[in-house]
Amino acid sequence: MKEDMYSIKMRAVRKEKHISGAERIISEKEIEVLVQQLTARALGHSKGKPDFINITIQNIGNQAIEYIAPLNIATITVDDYFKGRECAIKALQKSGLSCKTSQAILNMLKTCNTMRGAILLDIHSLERLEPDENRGVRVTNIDWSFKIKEDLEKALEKKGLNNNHVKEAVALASKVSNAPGIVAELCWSDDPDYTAGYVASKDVGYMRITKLKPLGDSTGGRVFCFDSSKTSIEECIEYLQKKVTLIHKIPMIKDYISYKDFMEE
Ligand code: PML
Ligand code: MG
Repeated sequence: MKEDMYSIKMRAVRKEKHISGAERIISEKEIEVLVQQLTARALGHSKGKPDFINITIQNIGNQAIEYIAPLNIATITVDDYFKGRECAIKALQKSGLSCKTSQAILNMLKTCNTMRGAILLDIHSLERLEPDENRGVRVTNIDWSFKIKEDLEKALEKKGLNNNHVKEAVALASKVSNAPGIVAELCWSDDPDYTAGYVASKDVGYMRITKLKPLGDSTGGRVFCFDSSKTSIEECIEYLQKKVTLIHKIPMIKDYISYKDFMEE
């Protein structure tokens, strides 16, 4: 008989401001270790000590899990975040968006306050579509399958990328790029000590950019670009939040690309 799976989620808050959040999909025997790991992570966050930590553990049984392939990973190295943002615009255009829309997406993330979830943007009207704009849309029920975790960490280690930011962001971006109606995503971290971010889409894969904001800045988050001519927003949100999704393959990890090479491509 197949064993039950559990979703374990951590959310840490200080004075009602989001500090950190994480999720794993695991088996029963891993629960204790994960509670410890996620508690330590919440308490040691660069955004400060939380005054509230919520850990929920939910038995999700052995309901239908969708196994998906990851996006392949590439990294563009840039000297500063101005160049990084030029690369982001180019990667959004390579994902099929116009120059004007790509610029609007970037501006939206520049000015967005810390949110638990992501902005969901209609690429035609440039209007926000989240039911609650303070919260945004939080993607859940996504993780790497435990069968490949060890090999994944070895593969990432070889390229100096074995950290939680990368592992969690690639998993999330892979699910998002698979969601009905989503054509691209732009993200950079809201952690003040982490300046990297990415553009992700079926066209460009998971395209990391080493600097997308100045060090010490806590402005960041995610914008999901939604094409309303393809499907309904309800269907998209249902997939992002409810569908239990595991990644069952190791991504291809390409060599680093320079700013110059990427811009001349
Ligand atoms: C986050 O952890 O807040 C988002 C990180 C995005 C970039 C991760 C990477 O280095 O690829
Ligand atoms: Mg964070």
